[in-house]
Amino acid sequence: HTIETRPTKPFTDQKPGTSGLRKPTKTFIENQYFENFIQAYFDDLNETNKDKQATLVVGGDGRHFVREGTRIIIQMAAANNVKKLFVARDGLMSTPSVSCVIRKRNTDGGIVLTASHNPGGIDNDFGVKFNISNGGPAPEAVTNSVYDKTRQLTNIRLCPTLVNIDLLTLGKHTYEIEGRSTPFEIEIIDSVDDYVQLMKSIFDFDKIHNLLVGDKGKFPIMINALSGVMGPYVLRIFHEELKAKDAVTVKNCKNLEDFGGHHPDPNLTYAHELVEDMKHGDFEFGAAFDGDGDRNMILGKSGFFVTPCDSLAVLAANLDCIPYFKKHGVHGYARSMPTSGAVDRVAAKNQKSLYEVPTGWKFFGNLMDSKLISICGEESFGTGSDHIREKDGMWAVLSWLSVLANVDRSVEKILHAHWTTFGRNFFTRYDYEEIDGPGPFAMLKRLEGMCMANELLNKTFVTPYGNKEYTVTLMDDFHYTDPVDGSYTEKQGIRIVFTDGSRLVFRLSGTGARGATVRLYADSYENDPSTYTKDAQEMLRPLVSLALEIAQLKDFTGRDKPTVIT
Ligand code: VG1
Ligand code: CO
Repeated sequence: HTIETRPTKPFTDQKPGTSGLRKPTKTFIENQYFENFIQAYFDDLNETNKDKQATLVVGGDGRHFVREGTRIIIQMAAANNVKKLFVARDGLMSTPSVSCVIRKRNTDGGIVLTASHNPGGIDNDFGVKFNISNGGPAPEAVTNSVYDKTRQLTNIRLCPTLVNIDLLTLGKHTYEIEGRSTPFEIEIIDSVDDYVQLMKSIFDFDKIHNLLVGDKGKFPIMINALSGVMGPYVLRIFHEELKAKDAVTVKNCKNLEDFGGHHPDPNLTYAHELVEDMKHGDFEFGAAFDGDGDRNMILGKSGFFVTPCDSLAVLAANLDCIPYFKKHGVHGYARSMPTSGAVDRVAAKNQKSLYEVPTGWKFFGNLMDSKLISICGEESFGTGSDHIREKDGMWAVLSWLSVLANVDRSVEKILHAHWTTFGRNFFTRYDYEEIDGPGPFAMLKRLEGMCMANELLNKTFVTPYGNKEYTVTLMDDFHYTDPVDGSYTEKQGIRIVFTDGSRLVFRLSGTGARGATVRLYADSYENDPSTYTKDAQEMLRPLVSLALEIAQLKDFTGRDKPTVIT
């Protein structure tokens, strides 16, 4: 096969956000936009690797353009000195699986074709994430360097004759490439196999089998894969490995290129179908995943909602139910800054360190590599541990089932017991999605100005709703210095902390593909048991009303209601 050099024009807007580059699918398909980004990645890889030929993993969440994109990457890898590519069968590999395969097969990194929780299809979004050799998302040093190259590229390199590769049949292939001294290798792998093996090394599958269909009677659960990548993993793990078909009802487990119109984001708004299914009270436990399988939503009987912040705290408090942690021990815990402090209380009680990092899984990687933390999570439905370097939806579900098998067969009771021990952190997030125009940026600019001038310090406010008083004890623009490599990240969200420990956070999303999305996070802590059963929305309404007033959100965005509340 010969290598062809094709001219390309540089783009100015290929800067990866919180988690990879996300744009409308059509943007990626047109004008070699996708090829441009991939070429910049290969150039960067070859620059850092010097003369060493790289081995990489490629997979995706099955959305529109994943299979075509996989084929393009094969052609480009051959022409860019890549030694070997592990390619997911049919292009399908969840993000946690990619992380697992990178680690297991010792590759130099991986490429994930996904826009994660964004909707898919020709009229929706596509995306690309790069992972490094520890299995985690590329840190900013890497993505910035790739971004610099995207703005200067003049050519892309590919082997156009490398076509008709059968992505459906497992096996190894080698190809002679003109001008290369070594052949180019491809191995089509079944990522479910590698992943299942890992899960079996972490959890006690017999115990979970026993919970679901054992001597105490059936424990019916419902799993909804929202037509994303998780279908094959769900069927294999619950029906085959756990042999619990009788107790596990599954939905949307067939992967579709447009996710069947689902917005594959597991929250109360977009995974409404699961919420409805649970309301009838026939299932003890329910879970949903996002498009690429790294997020999870956990529900108890009748739709009892476990906030991701509480989910992290409960798992952290019960890690002794999971064989992996018995074997490897538990180092510290970590959460993203906007995530509530529920896990901090578990850390204090268990005398473990607690790290607070900016939003985005890439910030947990160094902490896990250095054995500073074992478990971490984000309020955005992400939970995970150091078994890999991505958040992991299935891992969270199996962790929860392990707790249910060992502690109590009721999700709600587990939560109440947790609150009784630690108190309850009420949390909510309001999203104002896809706002056109400069309003959101101007709103954040103004808040940044208020931080710099320290305008609000010691100021007391009365909330527009509920007449509650709050006094500001800290207002800052969150910044972070990585304790391992010293890298510094700034402007990670405006934080206002009040004297009673309540908190407001404002930031702009870095994962949207159109317009700007404002996120407003609010949390407060209660240790009066009479409040534990209260509705989080009701409890936080005064604080939220104050947030809207301080930020003048309606004036800046034109919105009087959020698109999503979690
Ligand atoms: C969002 C979440 C963040 C998460 C990121 C990627 O980012 O808030 O916690 O790590 O998505 O998740 P942002 O910048 O839009 O707030 V995934 O599952 O989409 O890769
Ligand atoms: Co995701």
